Amino acid sequence: MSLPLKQQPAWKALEEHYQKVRALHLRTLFAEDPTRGERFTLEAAGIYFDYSKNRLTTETLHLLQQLAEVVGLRQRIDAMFRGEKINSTERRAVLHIALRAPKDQVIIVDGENVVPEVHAVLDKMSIFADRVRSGEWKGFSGKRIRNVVNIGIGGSDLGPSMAYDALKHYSDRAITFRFVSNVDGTDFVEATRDLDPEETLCIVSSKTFTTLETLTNARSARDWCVRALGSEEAVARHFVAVSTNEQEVAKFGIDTTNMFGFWDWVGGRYSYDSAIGLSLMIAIGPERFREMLAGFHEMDEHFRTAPFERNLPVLLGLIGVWYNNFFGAETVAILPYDQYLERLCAYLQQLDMESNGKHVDLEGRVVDYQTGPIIWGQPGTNGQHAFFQLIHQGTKLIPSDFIGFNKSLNPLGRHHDLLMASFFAQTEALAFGKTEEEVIADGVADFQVPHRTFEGNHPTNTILADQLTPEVLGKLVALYEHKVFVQGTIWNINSFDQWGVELGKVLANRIIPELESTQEAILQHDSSTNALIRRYRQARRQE
Ligand code: G6Q
Repeated sequence: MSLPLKQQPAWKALEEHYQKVRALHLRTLFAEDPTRGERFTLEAAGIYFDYSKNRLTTETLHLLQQLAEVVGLRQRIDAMFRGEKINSTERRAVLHIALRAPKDQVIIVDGENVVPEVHAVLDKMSIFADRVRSGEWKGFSGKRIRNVVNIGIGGSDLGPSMAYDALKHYSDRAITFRFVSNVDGTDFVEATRDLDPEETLCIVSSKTFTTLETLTNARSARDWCVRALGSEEAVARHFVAVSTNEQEVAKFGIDTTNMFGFWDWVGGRYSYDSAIGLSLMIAIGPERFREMLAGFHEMDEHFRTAPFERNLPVLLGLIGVWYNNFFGAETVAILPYDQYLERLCAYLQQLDMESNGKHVDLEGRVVDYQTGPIIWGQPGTNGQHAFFQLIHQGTKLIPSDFIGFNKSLNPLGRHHDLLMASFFAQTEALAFGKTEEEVIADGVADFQVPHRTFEGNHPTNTILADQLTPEVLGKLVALYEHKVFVQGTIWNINSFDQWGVELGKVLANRIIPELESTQEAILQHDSSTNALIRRYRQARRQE
């Protein structure tokens, strides 16, 4: 980018335009244009996107698209899809889009087409998944596998566990799936309490295979397995690995023929459609997994080719920038009206906040504008009975994404109509509120009137799909991946590194020996940390 972001004429135009639009009420915008609810919508890749209940006009969208043009969004999209090393701080390509590329596509990294490798791993995963699902793959004592435990953390946990929950409807119910991530022993103990090690397969998922939490859990799992089965040889039948680090996998004692690889151009939080999704593939089967990949790919192609004004991830991203940088909104609520998407918000928290939680731009300069928002949320209707009050009547502006489906996977009496009635009613109420006159007309007592008046003008996006299928999940995740990319590009930051996470990985290592040492260690932290560590050691000695 030639000029710093805030000096771009397109940015300045948006600042000026904001002054004109900020006080506009959605009630007025809808009254002035009866077709707004149809005009400000877009259908792409089978997803219906209604962005009419946002505090913006045609001009706002035009100016935002202009901003996208001048910051070089088109060129940056092309660079990503071409496999250029756009993750500049780690000098890596960013190619999660290659994980779902069809066999005949060619994507070159360092002179080599990576698509055949992707498909080779997918084929290997498919064979393995089928063997486990059919009962052909047996445990050490000859019993079939009835439990699968994925051991990983962060990007090696959130994706597969979110997607497993999301697609549970399609999963093989004869196999129990558990996800262990936290180094807190409780996670492993509770996850395996009712499992028989003879019937359990552990998938150790770690890109680096050096992550403290994952290796600690994997070692405990190995002890648990060997103790029950009485032989180190059992490990080969009960452990497989997903990693890029063959050496460490072998060192751990897992046969590398039972290792499923991926590549440094797949970021952790962008990896669940790689071999990191092995547990999911065992759950839903290779065919459904490939349907999910096809969904991802369809959204990728839409993102790559659609003009900005008809481009779903671009619009979602730009609308987010509008609130984040001009209205000063700090958070975004993700509100899926589907119980299967219970973990979606946790997943998107990592995707968005780890990607765009950056304070320096690509040139290393501290930015003078806001970057990534805080992402939070819960499925509806539960959230309505908890935190929606603050969105409706609090003092903060919280743009929200409502995600819903026309058809339920569990049609049960009136349930789905009731769910969707709330879905539609909430965005309506958030946008239009309830005026003082309306409250008075309802016969509300005077003293209650201000309390029962709803200002409205709270912006929402509605994302509506037909039904939650593997394909639709792929499209939704790709939509948010690319939304994050669009925003990262506008803010001129690297959405693909995570030095903060790396810091966490080294910090604890300094304190571990101080906690475990039997000698009185000389502590050289600040006085607070020293006192806390001493207190902890003392308590442990008394156990
Ligand atoms: C994701 C992050 C981080 C990572 C975990 C696990 O983008 O880099 O969440 O996924 O720290 O790392 P490993 O897969 O290497 O164990």
